[in-house]
Amino acid sequence: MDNSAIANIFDELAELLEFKGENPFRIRAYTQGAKAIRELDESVADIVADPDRKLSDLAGIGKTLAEKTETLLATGKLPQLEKLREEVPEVMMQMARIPGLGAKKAAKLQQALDIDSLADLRAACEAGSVAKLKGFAAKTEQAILEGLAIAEQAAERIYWSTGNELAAAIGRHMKACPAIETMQWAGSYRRGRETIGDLDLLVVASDRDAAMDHLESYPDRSQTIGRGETKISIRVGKAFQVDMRCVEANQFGAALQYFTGSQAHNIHTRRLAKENGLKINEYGVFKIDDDSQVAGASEEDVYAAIGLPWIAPELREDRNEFKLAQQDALPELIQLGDIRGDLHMHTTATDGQNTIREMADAAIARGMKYIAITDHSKRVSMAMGLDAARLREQWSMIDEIRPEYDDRLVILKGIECDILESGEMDLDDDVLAESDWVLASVHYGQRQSREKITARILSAIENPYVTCIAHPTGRLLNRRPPYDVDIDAVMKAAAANGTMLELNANPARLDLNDVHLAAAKKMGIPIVISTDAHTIDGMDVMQYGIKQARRGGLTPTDVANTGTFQQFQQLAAAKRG
Ligand code: DGT
Ligand code: CA
Ligand code: CA
Ligand code: ZN
Repeated sequence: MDNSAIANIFDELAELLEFKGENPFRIRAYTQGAKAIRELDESVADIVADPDRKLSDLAGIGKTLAEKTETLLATGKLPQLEKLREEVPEVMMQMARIPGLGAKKAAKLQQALDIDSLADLRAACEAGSVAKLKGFAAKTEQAILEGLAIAEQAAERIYWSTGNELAAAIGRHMKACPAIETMQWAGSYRRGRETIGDLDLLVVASDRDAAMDHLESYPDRSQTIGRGETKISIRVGKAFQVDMRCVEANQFGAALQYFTGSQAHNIHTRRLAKENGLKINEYGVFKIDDDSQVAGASEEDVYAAIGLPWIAPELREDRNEFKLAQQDALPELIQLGDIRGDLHMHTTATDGQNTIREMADAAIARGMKYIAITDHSKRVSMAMGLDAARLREQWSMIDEIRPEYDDRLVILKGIECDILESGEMDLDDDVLAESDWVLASVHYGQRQSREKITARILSAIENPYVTCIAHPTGRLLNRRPPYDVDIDAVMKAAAANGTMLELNANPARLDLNDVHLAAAKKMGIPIVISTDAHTIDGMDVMQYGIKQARRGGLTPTDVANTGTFQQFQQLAAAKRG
């Protein structure tokens, strides 16, 4: 059993315990342990086997967790987990994840209506049986139906960040196979889509069977869905599918191009090929009249054969990449190394876990030249949001700290100020005016009407002290739809007022999305890519924001926090007039 398999089990355990209403601290111990094990750079099994070492000496792993890990390694099972799985059927967990349902109602529905699957639940809602139950109204039934659509998707697709971890783990495993000469991920993962349906691996192997055997020996494989001469599909963990195809070296580029997709992009490439008397498929590019191969070994050759420069995978959605390629105007997409500032982060003053100094040091370690400390405002009472007095206290602390960092890092006095349900800002203008950087965000009243939500955000954009709107649509991937906001109106107002818009890099948010980003770029709205870090490690999500930005076609000049501090400051000052 490898680290990720063990980590998955502790995550599942945590989820089940949460469902049962267990003590949150115990649950946290499991999720933290899972993370520690997943991110460990050596095998847990090796540590356990070493008589000179103790698992519980590792950070994040307590005595209980260490014992359970040893049981897992010795027996492959965990009695507590087996028992919980029996008590809480999978469908109940799925139902509890439906927005607006929760654990209690899910249990009630499951028992009253004998529901075995989400399809059963949908049928029951559509037949009106849910609304007839005591404690459930027609409105609840409607909300369940809406939530179901999201939950069904959640059961299938994983976050890009999760796919990235899985791809890395499988990649490490496959590297040990001597039969594999070349290996490359394709599909939506390579295109950097925010969620991934399955992973697609391409290999060139001296011995195909050996390569396929090796994938089947992946420790966390749960099933082989199918295996043929050149293709194999397996399931990893609970349900996730991984496809692997073996191709010849002289076809590798064509196969990579084909299996990277998207399908819409491929259809367009085939049309262009045909117009040039060529045929393009996963084996290569061929002349239609005599079937002779003109390209196939590399992607560059494949695109060149149809008269185009190589197109970055993130752009391959058949949006406008062909037009840009034909005009030789493809954007020089932004890269992680272009980022110089991080302008959204929390500290121990509210719901963050690290101090200002710790965050500043971590930012320097990540190559940042400027940061903004943006804790929550008082409306977010759950996170001990700051009122004016506490905020000013934090600012004098920043004044104190600044000289320690002088030319290494600029620390801005910021705030993530809530836009209240009424449309007012949570802190008075005179307080906002004293700050260097104001993020405005909606955390409450997300279900208000389109008119109300849009008006709230517009008034924040027009506020002279608000420099940026954070996570402008509020969506959480697979979990919560965006609020009903007129995003066009938001963008027009942002452009008119010089208010920046955030691309929140948290892998569950990625808000704005790729399509919005392309629109913002067109309108000249400066985008700020931020981590919204609540811990030091939280700063590492920047890479996911960069992926999303690339999908939106953004270059360094489209992104405000790629500039020097002086350039960035000018942009922020332009807003404040
Ligand atoms: P996913 O897995 O749902 O996140 O999305 P993809 O894009 O990875 O889709 P997948 O895994 O079904 O197939 C990988 C790529 O292979 C896809 O992007 C384009 C190519 N492909 C697969 N089936 C077809 C097809 O029937 N026609 C065309 N033109 N391309 C296909
Ligand atoms: Ca795929
Ligand atoms: Ca696939
Ligand atoms: Zn935040």
